[in-house]
Amino acid sequence: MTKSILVINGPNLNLLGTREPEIYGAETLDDIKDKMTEKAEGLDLSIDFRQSNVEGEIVNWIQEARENHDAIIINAGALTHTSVAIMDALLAVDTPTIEVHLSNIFKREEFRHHSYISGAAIGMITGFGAIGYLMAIDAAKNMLK
Ligand code: CA2
Repeated sequence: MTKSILVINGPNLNLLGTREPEIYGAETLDDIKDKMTEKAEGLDLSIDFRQSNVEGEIVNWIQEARENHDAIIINAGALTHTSVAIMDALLAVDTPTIEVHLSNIFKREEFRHHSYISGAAIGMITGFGAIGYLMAIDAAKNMLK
């Protein structure tokens, strides 16, 4: 049966491709969605791609993933560095999770070096731009075998 991956994008990632291309690249979130959907189809996976600027909405999505999805790929944006609530939700659902960042968070300001997501994730892909989301699909496919 086709396995389903929930892809969660956090605050401000809806702005991708419109500002700060030197940090986050020129591709829009829709471009990333299209590329992920195409890649996933070739691997017999389905993608449920979402973005929210609201922490509580992301927590709700993670809780629902327990019933509806086999894995989570998450770029929590700035909530990566602040959200105990998202970390607790990920730990509670026990759905295998891959953390993605467009930029290399360890090469940036010190406050970005800590991630609350990492303790609840299988691993992190950081610094490869939009390709990192496609790498995460490969990781998920491997994990779900
Ligand atoms: O590198 C990443 O993917 C980040 O998760 C992006 C977050 C940042 O707070 C994290 O430290 C690292 C920021 C997302 C905001 O995205 C924008 C995109 C275009 C223009 C403005 C913001």
